[in-house]
Amino acid sequence: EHCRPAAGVPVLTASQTPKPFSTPEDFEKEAVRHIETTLARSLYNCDEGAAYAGTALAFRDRLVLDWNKTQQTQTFADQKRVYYLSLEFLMGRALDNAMLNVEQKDVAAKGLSDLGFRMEDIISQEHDAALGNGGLGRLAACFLDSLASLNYPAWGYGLRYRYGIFKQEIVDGYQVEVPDYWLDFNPWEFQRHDINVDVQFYGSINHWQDDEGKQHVSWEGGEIVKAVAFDVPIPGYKTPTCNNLRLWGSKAASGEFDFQKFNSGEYESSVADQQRAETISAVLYPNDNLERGKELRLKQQYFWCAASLYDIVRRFKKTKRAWKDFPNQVAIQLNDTHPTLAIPELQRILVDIEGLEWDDAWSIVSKTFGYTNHTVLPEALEKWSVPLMQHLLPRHLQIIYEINFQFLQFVERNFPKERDILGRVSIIEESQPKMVRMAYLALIGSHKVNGVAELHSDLIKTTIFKDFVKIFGPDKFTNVTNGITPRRWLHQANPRLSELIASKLGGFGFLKDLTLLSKLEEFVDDKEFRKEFREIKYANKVRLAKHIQEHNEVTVNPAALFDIQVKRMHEYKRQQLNIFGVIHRYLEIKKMSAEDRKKLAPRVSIFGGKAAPGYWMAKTIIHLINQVGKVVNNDKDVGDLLKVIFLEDYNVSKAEIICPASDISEHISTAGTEASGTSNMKFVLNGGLIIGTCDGANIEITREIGEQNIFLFGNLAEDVEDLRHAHLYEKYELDPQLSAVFDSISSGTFGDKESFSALLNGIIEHGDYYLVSDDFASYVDTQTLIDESFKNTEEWTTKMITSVARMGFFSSDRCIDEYAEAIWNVEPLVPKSDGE
Ligand code: CR1
Repeated sequence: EHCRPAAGVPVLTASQTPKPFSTPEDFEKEAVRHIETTLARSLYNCDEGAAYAGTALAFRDRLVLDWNKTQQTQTFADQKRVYYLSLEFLMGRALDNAMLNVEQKDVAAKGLSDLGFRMEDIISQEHDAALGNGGLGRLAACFLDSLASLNYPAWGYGLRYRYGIFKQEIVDGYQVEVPDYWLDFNPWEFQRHDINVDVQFYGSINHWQDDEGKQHVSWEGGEIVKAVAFDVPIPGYKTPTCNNLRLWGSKAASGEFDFQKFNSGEYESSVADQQRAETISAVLYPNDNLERGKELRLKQQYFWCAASLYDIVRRFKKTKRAWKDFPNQVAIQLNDTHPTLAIPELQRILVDIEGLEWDDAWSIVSKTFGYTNHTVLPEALEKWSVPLMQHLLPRHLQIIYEINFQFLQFVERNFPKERDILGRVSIIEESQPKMVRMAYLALIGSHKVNGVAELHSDLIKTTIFKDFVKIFGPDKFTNVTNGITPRRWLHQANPRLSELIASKLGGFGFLKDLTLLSKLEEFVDDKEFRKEFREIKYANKVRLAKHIQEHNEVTVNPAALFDIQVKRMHEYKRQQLNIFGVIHRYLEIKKMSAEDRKKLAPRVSIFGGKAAPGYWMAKTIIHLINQVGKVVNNDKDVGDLLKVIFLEDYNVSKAEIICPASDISEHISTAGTEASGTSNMKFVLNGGLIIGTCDGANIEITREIGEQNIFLFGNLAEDVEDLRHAHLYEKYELDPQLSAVFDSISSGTFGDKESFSALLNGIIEHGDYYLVSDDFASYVDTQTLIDESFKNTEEWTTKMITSVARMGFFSSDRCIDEYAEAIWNVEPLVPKSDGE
């Protein structure tokens, strides 16, 4: 079925639309047309919100043409596609990215300025799409950008939360959560009214035999919820490829409220079903690296997996290929264990609905999936209770038991003498109640398992998945070190640096091949270049200082060393170590003579990050940071020498201002706990140096940029176990400098001492699980080294430039090529114009 326009009706093709607007006037015409007709507003009543909407809609028109073309090309080519299943996509804003991808930001800026607006103000009208918590969700967003920019045929699948991650307000030094309703105006999504999937929950299982004696299983009754598709275009950089991100929203299956109830006067309960259904996609769970086993979360997971697989299978069936071709046409990547139910769901579709034999189906399933592990923290590893799963997904539980049974038989045959291995590797944990270990199910049902940095990928093989390496062999396990998209995190966040680099490298080619940055090293001694590089860093610090002035009402000196730690608040990330270091610095300053103070390098310690609403200790750390800020920032003895800032509501769009403005950023997790980290890469790519532990990707960053360009400190992952043991079972003396810090807190220097007693006791009395005391002296010494190094501007400049030049490896383009080659076996495909 397709529509044939009459001769003479212009039909746009990708090749006919190289640039949306040839002049600023062209752009203005389109923006104004949208403001007047789409928005039905007069130009006399055009505020920044309307100007944003007009601009976004004007660029969206172009995106949509490429998008249609890309989807059409992919359908015709009928080659293997990638499906990236992620419960989180931390996209941030879309307009700036869309304008830069078609190289038309300057044209639009000129047009907007003619209309009386500043580009910056217009861009900041857009609400962040904050459908994620932290690194895992942002990684998914960078991957979508790279997939499109590299022309891979790929779809993202996620949930359309009505409320993204909460907004953080700081009230009297405490975090307060405010709901993030972001959908009041969202020009970037398209509801597909024709794409709905019925998703079943609860019910019971019926076993029956057909006339030929074949056994069948059907899942009957229960409750149906409708999944509605919302599509978001994902443009690539300087390419017509525009991929699709499909987000599912939930609706009551009946679509409307219950008329009979309504007519009989039961107004409230008539809408109850509808509301219950809509609750599934209502809100993002705000935990980072923590799982809490809530029924609604399991419902979200199945709802999204079932709708996505239905969609993927439907698309495959249209090609009329044999089922055994499925893994040659479809690669599904599981972003952590959240989408693991897709494994038993595909098995169910193939066996129960399509009538395949179990073994044939399982061979297809286990060739289709790849699983990425993002953490070894025990509290983050998903387990679902068997009774809950029995209730909600009775057929899936049966299938999981069958997968487990066959797997354990296989293990028993291969390791007949090792009786206790079976209990260790069973998908079902024999606890009270029994639990389904989702990571084991994901691993068993996938053909490849990867970690996200070298150390992390080694660690999973020696800790949580040790037995499985023996069972499946080492080749099932691989590493893909994380990366970031240089489009957003260099070109968009730091346009001046991007320009400067382009001027030296002869163009913006590095944004498509980041390894080209290495050529910058040739300019490391170029005086003019060094000066411009420093000026850009300074200007970015001025921009952040302005933000701090506006939001925190604290004046900071842009010439001071900006020391930044922004990421989710978590004990393992050790913001507490940082703030204890700040207190130590404060106490030292207080003890100093006026003469000595003059020799000090002024510093601004900047923190930002959300704590999960139920994570009490993380909230305590936020409170302490704010209390320290209140005292230090108002202490006349200290002046400019030290300022302590907590930036409210850290998110993607704020990160774009913050990352280019650091001199030092902190990546100081207890060794072996941070799987990779990705903000470390963003800071270095923007000419900031790192103070960090030998953890996650810090290790590979060191290898790439050289150890003279990074400030490493602290104990190694291999020593952590022994140190923890020593805390618990041997006598332990607290580091005297840390003791002094604790004394000042306990004596009430930073307000009510009771507030912080649990934080301190965790370290003094309860085993110091995150080894803050073990790393404190080394941390403080390293900060002193940093002070010295920063005073030597020339030395510091060389470090900055050399580091940027050596960051090529950390592009998410490199990651995606590695996944494509080693895990997905997919090839790029460039959309063609008609007739080609
Ligand atoms: C890790 O903590 C990593 C991201 C992306 C996080 C972080 O170190 O950079 O994943 N893990 O790989 C996570 O959220 C649930 O696990």
